Amino acid sequence: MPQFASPPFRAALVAGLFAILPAASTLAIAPAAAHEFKSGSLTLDHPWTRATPNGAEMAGGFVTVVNAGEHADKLVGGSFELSERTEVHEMKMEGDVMKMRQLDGGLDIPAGATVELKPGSYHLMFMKLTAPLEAGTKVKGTLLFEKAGEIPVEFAVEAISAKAKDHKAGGHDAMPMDGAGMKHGG
Ligand SMILES: [Cu+2]
Repeated sequence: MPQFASPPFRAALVAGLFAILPAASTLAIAPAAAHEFKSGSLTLDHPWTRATPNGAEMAGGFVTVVNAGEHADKLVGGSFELSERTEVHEMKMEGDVMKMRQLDGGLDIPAGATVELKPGSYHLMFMKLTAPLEAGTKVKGTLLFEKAGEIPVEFAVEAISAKAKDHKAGGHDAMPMDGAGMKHGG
């Protein structure tokens, strides 16, 4: 047996895989436990946010965006049922201070790429929360893409401490210690 399958053998293997596909797709019809949303070539995997302390004005939103298509797109905004406005932000080290800013032109989602919005990195910012976010609930919202348009999602509200390595009280992650540059105006 050669270490690598010869082309004919590989072809047989591929044919074999296709042969079992019908069974596999039957399974896939079962209700998806996975928390993901699809539109065209975009998959939005596990949109989530964090529970907020009382009085918090904003919260971060996180999701993994997979672009299986051949065309780039851009995440330009979104909506969240319990906030007045949703922005797309990035966090960056400036000297010793982690700062965040709104991405005016949106976040590039290149063709074939997986872009992760996560604490300490790119994220959505739900501005002016209209109610506290409670762990264990789901909140409806949308992600807005330049080309794919608006895609409805549900954000799972996770514990206030979820992946909170850099989290400070106030409903945002990785606030600069001195609060400098944290103006979230329009
Ligand atoms: Cu932010």
